[in-house]
Amino acid sequence: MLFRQLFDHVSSTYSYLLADETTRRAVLVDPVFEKHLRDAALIRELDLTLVYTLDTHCHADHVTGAWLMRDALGSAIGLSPVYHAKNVDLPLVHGTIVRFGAESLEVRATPGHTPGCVSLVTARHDMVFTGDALLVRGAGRTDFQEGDAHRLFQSVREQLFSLPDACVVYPGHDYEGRTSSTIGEERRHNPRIGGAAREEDFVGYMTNLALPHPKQMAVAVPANLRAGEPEDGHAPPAPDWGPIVMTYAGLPEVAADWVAHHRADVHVLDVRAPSELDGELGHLDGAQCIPLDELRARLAEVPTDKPVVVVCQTGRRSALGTLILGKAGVARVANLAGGMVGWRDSGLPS
Ligand SMILES: N[C@@H](CCC(=O)N[C@@H](CS)C(=O)NCC(=O)O)C(=O)O
Ligand SMILES: [Fe+2]
Repeated sequence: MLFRQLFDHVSSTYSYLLADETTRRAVLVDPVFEKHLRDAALIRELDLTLVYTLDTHCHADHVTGAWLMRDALGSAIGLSPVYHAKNVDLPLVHGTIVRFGAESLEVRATPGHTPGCVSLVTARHDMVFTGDALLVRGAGRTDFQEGDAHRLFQSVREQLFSLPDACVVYPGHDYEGRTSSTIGEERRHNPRIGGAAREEDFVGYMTNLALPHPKQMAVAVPANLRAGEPEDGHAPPAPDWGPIVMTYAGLPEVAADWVAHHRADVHVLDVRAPSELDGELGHLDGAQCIPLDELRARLAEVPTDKPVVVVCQTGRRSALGTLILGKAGVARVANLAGGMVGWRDSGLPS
């Protein structure tokens, strides 16, 4: 199975992309709203079809990217029906098997952090996505959103600690950079619920955590009750000057074919050495030449009345050029995907 662990450093949230290698059908566990372009880019670059987003619970600390992914990619939204949230396509009830190609995840109800928390277990019982029920050497707080430490104790002991020792635990968050654990390890070493901890020990620990409320809580909970649909029903605006594609590397790119048909609407900046512009690949008519080595010192020479398309031989040096312009505050800028080699290979004139 294809597997990627993704991180949002603002809320310390992990998202997980899982896919069947053959059919390329994929699910995304706990997507983050602000990371939707990154996630969509990875899905596109790995040639996957996103079938479902699966939220382990109604989060209090970040807004889910579920609605945005459905809006962009047509994926169905999975969440527990306990919250009566809007926009849910697949109610994640205990025992549901979520299938994607030959792979599947089993839903186990693990309430306690919130009443609708679920964990997702692979068919081979070798991985479990625990959301905030069980964290690495921790457990989700139970002091808001109808949290209940007694229920969480039962959930972890019955639904999670019953999995094989070697089953890898992938948590919903980690605040110390720890990425995973195993059931055996948490059963032995979890300071809240491991070892010989009894229910009253766990409850005593959880009721005295005294954590401040999550910073985004007032915004996140109502938004998550709409599966992350913005209040106005619209996705954040995309660049309006062309079909800009954001890559997983965080680079805005534009296709050669579009540039060829909109040459007069953009400013072309070629960051190769001057001698290269007259080489076998040629250059685009009217291109401004500033070699990459000089770009930072000569930013003021780049006109910004039109969107800027940055060009080089294969789109690598111009990628850095694009990032340099973006950091300098040029909002409408994109890399020419594939560079002049791609341009020539597409049969476009230079
Ligand atoms: N400081 C974080 C809050 C972190 C937090 O409360 N996380 C919840 C999960 S939604 C939790 O259960 N934390 C358990 C812990 O930190 O021990 C923020 O402002 O977002
Ligand atoms: Fe949570």
